[in-house]
Amino acid sequence: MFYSRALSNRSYLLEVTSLQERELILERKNGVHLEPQPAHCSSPDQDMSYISGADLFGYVGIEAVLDQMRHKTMKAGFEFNIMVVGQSGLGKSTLVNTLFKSRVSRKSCSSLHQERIPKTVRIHAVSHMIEEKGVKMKLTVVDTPGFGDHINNNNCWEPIVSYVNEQYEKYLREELNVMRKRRIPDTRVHCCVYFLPPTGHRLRAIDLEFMKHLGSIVSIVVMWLMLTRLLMIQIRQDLAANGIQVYPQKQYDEDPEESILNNSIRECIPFAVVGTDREHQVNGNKVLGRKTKWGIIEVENAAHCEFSHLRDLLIRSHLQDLKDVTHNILYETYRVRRLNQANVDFSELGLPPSGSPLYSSVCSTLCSGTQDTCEGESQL
Ligand SMILES: Nc1nc2c(ncn2[C@@H]2O[C@H](COP(=O)(O)OP(=O)(O)OP(=O)(O)O)[C@@H](O)[C@H]2O)c(=O)[nH]1
Ligand SMILES: [Mg+2]
Repeated sequence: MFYSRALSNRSYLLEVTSLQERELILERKNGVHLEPQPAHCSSPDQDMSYISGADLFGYVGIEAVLDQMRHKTMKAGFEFNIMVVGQSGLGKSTLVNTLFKSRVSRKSCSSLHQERIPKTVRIHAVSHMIEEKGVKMKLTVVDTPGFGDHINNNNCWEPIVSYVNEQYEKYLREELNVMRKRRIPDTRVHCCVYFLPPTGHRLRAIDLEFMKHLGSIVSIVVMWLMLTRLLMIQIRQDLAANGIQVYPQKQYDEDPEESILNNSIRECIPFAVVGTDREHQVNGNKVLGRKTKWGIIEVENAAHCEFSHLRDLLIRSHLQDLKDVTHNILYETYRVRRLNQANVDFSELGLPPSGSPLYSSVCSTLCSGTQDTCEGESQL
């Protein structure tokens, strides 16, 4: 769906025959007024004109690039890395299994007819290749042990911060290699799902500290296992009062259409979900659900919980955006900071040592970005 969203947006724009028509349609779609754009846009050193379909002598075939992109993506597959963080026993491993409809988090071990997921005791990354309708995704689930379980939780976010930064460092080192790989293996955390405990209280100091420390280095999606929306507004107020922005951040919205979609997602924060891999019979159909004394809570039923909204955000509508934000914003910030630090060991990477005549020219090339990698990534 995330792919078809990108495709449908693009093909919709390509179909439109004139700039005026495009503006009118966008205005109608978004309910906003767009400033009319000049037919010929120019900058001091570059002339640019807009040639619409009606002005072309015939069919060029530009739209076929979409099929090419699709074909390339299907052949190469893509990587997606998700991390789960929260107190012990909150259902982190179960939720990841529910999201991907498989045992991707930790393999269950059977004991006395009951399937149990073993307790997560260390930061542990497990990868799986998942294929659906010919599209291959290498999914890595980074499971973390109970967060804030101890009596003294001072700096308990540090191992998680270190893990996230280590993945950026690995990627940076690969990128700086003279003989670098055509496709750099990507272990960077694209999304961190943070589980709030179902205590019925506002955010705890430890939740705020975690999000303050992690919010600037990874996209955080907040959820809880409570089926009440009563505290939702207060929790959003707590986040705003502490200057914490969780994904999807307002400042990254690219256009009015995206803002409308993201505003509806922001209304759901924190997502109230249930997770399970058990199926139950409901009206003659098998559905994923949790049996409670009040009845069966159906995982996929939007009237019962917000699992489907969370799943849509993480997989069907924003997976590529999560990857783009990680690469273009979060990793970029890390990269620039690291390259400005004196302690990057350039000689270890086979590059000219700092201070040598070649150093500054190499450094400015590296700092200006690796355009081919960015483009390759954003097409997945
Ligand atoms: N009520 C309820 N229980 C859940 C839910 N999700 C998981 N559980 C149960 O909670 C228990 C712990 O689930 P896990 O998925 O192992 O939790 P975890 O957070 O990964 O636990 P640790 O690895 O020990 O930190 C299991 O018995 C699950 O069946 C949920 O949405 N609601
Ligand atoms: Mg676990």
